[in-house]
Amino acid sequence: MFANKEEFKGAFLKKLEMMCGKSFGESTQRDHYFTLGNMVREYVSTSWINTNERYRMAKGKQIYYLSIEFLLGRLLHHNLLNLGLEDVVREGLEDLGIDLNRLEEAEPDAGLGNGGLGRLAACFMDSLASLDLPGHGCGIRYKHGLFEQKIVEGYQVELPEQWLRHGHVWEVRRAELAIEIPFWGNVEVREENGRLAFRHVNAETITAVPYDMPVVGYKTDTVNTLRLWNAEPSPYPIHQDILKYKRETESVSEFLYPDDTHDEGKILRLKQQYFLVSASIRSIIRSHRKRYGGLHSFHEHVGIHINDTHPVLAIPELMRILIDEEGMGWEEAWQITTKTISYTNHTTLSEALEKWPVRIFQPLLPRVYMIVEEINERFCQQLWEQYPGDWQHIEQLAIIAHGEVKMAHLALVGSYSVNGVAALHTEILKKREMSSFYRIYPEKFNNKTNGITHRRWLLKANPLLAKFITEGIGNGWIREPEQLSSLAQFKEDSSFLEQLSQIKQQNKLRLAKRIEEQTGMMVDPASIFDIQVKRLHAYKRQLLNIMHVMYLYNRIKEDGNFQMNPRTFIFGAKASPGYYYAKKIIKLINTVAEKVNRDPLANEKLKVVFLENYRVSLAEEVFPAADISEQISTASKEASGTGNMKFMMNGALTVGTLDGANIEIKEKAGDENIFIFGLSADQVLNYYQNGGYHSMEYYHHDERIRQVVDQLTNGFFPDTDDEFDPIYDSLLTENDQYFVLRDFSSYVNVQSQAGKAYEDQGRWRKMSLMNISGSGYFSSDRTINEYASDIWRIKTLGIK
Ligand code: 26V
Repeated sequence: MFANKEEFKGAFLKKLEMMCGKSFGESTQRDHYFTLGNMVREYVSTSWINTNERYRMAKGKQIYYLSIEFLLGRLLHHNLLNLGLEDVVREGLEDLGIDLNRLEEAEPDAGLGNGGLGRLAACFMDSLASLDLPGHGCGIRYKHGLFEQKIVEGYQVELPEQWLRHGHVWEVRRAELAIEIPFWGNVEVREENGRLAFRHVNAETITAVPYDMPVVGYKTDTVNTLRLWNAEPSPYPIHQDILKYKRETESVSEFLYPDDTHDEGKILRLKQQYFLVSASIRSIIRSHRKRYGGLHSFHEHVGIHINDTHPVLAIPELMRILIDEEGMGWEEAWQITTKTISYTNHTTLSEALEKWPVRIFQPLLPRVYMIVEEINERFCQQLWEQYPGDWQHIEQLAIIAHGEVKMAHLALVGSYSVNGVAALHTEILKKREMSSFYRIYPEKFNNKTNGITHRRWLLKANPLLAKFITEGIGNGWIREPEQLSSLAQFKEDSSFLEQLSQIKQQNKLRLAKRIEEQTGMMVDPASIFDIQVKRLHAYKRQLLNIMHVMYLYNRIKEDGNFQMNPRTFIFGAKASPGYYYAKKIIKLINTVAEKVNRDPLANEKLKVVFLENYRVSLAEEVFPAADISEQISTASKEASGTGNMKFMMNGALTVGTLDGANIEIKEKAGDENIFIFGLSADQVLNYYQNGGYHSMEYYHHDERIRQVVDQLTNGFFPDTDDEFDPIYDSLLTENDQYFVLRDFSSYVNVQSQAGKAYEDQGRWRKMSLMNISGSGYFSSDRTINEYASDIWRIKTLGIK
């Protein structure tokens, strides 16, 4: 784009005047961001158009990744890096007295997701484009991303997030491609040319307007598309009350995960799901028709991947179009649909498995419901032949039962591939959670262990480490992250290890500054940074972590000889707004923080920090600064985890259970370079099946546990009254569903081993190096290559 920084400077100043109508002297940081962002997007346009053209000509298969979440974070730096423009831009701006790092902070995070599932979708977009694979994203353009979290007196307070307030430089509105999506109404059946024809009439329509974002690959010409749909009032409303209609329409793309504890919220969520699916499929089919005419070979040119069950209506929607609009028979339509759709499962937690009441589903989507009924009937018929007379079994597997539609069952029946996201998770799906379906469709099941884009999570987030690695082993690892393994050659090189440790120190200093800025608190970068950042959920056991902190505090207070390496425990987590228990844990963490940090006897050894508003941009400063990565879910519960991989790649050591991808992390890092504790998944699942766990016994027999648990309710924390009763009850009255007390002692032991290991800095640095060196496997490039070859069967298109 620019031969040199001088050219860039000239172009930047000219653009600034044009876009902002201001002189450079008057311009603000946001103006600079806005100007640069627009320059970059325009620069990308040519490659974007060319990529689309190339795909059109090549006529190969393309993939559409449907996801209710895309947790993108900021895009400016990432795009500059991928385009190879970072240096020239940084230097040019420097001449103008602008610091690129500060300028980047003017960009709001695109936070259209709440955790791992959404961030995975974003990492996949980056890998698809960087590997020159024809894969695009389809999602919803929520006006408000995940809420902004404030902590007020220790409690989480949620504020609406406003990422679109100043416009978004990366999107292009494509009003001419808008699509009408029908809801409600009824289905008319008529006979036409000897077959039944179905028409959805009296529907209330919502207009879906696409906003396209370019997805720029790393140093390649490939620019894929992320299409986000915006809900707008239709030009043909049938409604009397126009204002109400407008409000209701816009609410469809207003918030991510509206509260669904009442029917109104449930309707809205189902509306969102159909809105995403229907708009995406109609637009995919529109371009397919343009290119190929009919839809008989649809599955040869299109793959539709559904990220968890939220977009599972893709199955009946595709059936509907093939049958009602294309005039296909059921059998052919079913063949095409089940050769098009593939599905990833991301959780086995029963409360997260989606079920929709028929009384909501049927009136909202009358024609789609008819098709789901037909799919169910045919499936039950097949079951009847396979298991004659076994009503109970058939009822368990049915898609519709007891007045509910089970979305996971629909996905299992209507897709050709079902994958879990880590080896253990896939085994649990096959052997336990979905074993009956595995027996029917063994060929559908496969594993695709998650990954993360090393370009964002190492190259961008940790420039010091990235540069150091390149100096050591060359830059081949950026294209082939498995080359990181050659770092192992330095494991006995004390000068190399010393430099590695200095980089960690600098990253800790950067985080310490951020903590001071956010909380006013000073933390010591020489202490161990022990970090747990992830959604707040009981199964992730932030409670176990904070109880360990309470235990250490008790030791310090009671035993003058107690020795420990100073540690800073850092937490970052958002709790789902309706999740009462999770919010109690946040309050507990902040209450412990308050007590510990204020106690002069303790706070030399112990600090507790709760980082407000954990999000992608903050995460980028967190991972590089960690010494210890907390991955302590109850075994069997965490499908994979991806934060665990980000920590590892940045040289943190994992303290973790044998859960999700931790097991594979242990394999890649080596048993001696990880701290494993706690029950195994089999042990946990056996307890659930056969009983035998009594948390009260652990309370009575372990004095350390008793003291900490009692402190929740005995006035140890001043002015908390019965604040923590629900936590106390969960541990004792409700028999500790997540085995916190069961794993407590083993956790304390392994934490103390980690502390001792840290004292031997030579050993620690080597362990850290071996983690980085083993982390290449966890690049999402590896994951996406596996999806591309085993599931989607796609290749790069049109590149010579
Ligand atoms: C979501 C929610 C939201 C409301 C409260 C209850 C609840 C329980 C579970 C979930 C999980 C939804 C699916 C999900 O995000 N799974 C995550 O997917 C990641 C990417 O595959 C994976 O690394 C995580 O282990 C998995 O939890």
